[in-house]
Amino acid sequence: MKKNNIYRGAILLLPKHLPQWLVKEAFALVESAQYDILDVIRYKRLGSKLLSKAKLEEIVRIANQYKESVHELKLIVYDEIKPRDYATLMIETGVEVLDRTLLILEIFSLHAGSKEAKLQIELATLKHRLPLVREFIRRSKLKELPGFLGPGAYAIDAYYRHMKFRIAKIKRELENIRKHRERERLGRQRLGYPHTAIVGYASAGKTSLFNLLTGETKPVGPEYFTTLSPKHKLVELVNGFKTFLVDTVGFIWSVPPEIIEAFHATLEEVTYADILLFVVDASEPPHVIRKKVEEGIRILYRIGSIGKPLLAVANKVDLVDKWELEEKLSIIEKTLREGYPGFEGIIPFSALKKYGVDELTWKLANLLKDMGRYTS
Ligand SMILES: Nc1nc2c(ncn2[C@@H]2O[C@H](COP(=O)(O)OP(=O)(O)OP(=O)(O)O)[C@@H](O)[C@H]2O)c(=O)[nH]1
Ligand SMILES: [Mg+2]
Repeated sequence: MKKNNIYRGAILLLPKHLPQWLVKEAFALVESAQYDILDVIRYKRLGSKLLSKAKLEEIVRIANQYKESVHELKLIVYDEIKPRDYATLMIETGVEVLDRTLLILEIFSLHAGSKEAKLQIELATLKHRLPLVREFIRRSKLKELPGFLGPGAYAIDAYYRHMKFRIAKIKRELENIRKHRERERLGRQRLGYPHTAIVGYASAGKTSLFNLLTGETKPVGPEYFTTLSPKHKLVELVNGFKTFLVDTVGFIWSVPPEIIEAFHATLEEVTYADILLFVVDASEPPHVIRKKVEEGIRILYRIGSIGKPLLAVANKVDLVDKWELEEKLSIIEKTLREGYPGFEGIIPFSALKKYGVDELTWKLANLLKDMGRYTS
C-alpha cells in the first residue's frame, strides 16, 4: 500500500513471537514518536542472524516503494539488534534504522523539557550509537561502504572522535546538574515533610493523579512518556498533614539498560521516597494488567526501591464495568502481595471523575503517620 505526502513514516519490523499486548505497545510507541506506520513486517530470527535473505529482500522492496513519497522514512526494528545487522539493514535499504532503544530515545527527546533531560537523552543516544559507528568504520576500512552512506573512512573516524569528546563533556555537565539536584533534595528533606512518589506504567494516569491532588496542570496525554522529569509539589493531605508529591517517568516492558541509566536521576527520586503510589490502568484487560504490574515490580527491584510501603491506585475505574472490577482489583492485589514486600492495599480510583480521592488521601496520611514520617 502506497501513501502520498507523509512527512514522518515508518516501516515497522516486529519479531514474530511478540504477544498481542506488546504489539499494541509497539504501535503506541511508534505513534508516540510521531511516525505514521506505513507497513508492518513480522520476522523470525535465524539463529544469530536477525533476518533471512528472503526477508531482507522483502524489506528492501517495501522500502523502495516508500522512499519517494515519504519525507522522513525510518525502518523501526522493535528489537535489540547487533551493530552488524544494523549496518547491513541500513546499507541494503538505504533507509535509516532505529532499534527499540533509539525509538524510545526519540520519544524522550520530543518531550524533554529540562536541560538535564536533554543531556541525558543525548548521552544515551551517543553511547548507543557508538558501537554502530565503530561497525561503519570497520566496514569502510574493508571498503564495503557504498558512497551514499557518507564520505568515507576519514570523516567517520572524525565523527567517532567527536562523539567520544561530546560524551565526556555531557558527563561533566550532568555531574554538576546532579549536585544541584542533590542540594535541592536535601533542602526539601530539611523541611521535614515525607516524600510520596507516584510510579507506574506509562499512560496509567500518574500525572492526572498528581494534577488532581496538587491543583497543577502538568501535561497529560494518551501517548507514552508525556512526563520525563520528576515534578515535586507540597500538598496537604488531611488536617494540615503535608507530603511532597513526586510525579515520575512511566515504566514500559523490558526497559533497555541505557534508558534506566539515562533516567537514573528521575528514578533516584523514587529511591528517596518514603512511600510509593503505584498507579495501575484498570481499564485494560486482566492479563495485561497482571503483566504490567509484574513489570513494574521488576523495575522497582532493578532500581533498588523494593520494600518501601506501597499503595496501589487502580485508576480509570470509570471505564470498568462493575462486574469486572472485583476481578481486576484482586489481580492487582494478588500480584503485588506475592511479588512486592511492602504492599499496603489498593484503592479504586478515577482521576477523571475524581473518584476515590478522599479514601486515597486518608489512607496515605495514615500510612505516613504510622511510619512516624509526619510533621504537621
Ligand atoms: N477515562 C479515564 N482516563 C484517564 C484517567 N486518568 C487518566 N486518564 C487518561 O489517560 C491518559 C494518560 O494519562 P497521564 O496522566 O498522562 O498518564 P501518565 O501515567 O502520567 O503517563 P506518562 O507520563 O506518559 O507515563 C490521558 O489521556 C488521560 O486523560 C481516568 O481516571 N479515567
Ligand atoms: Mg505523566
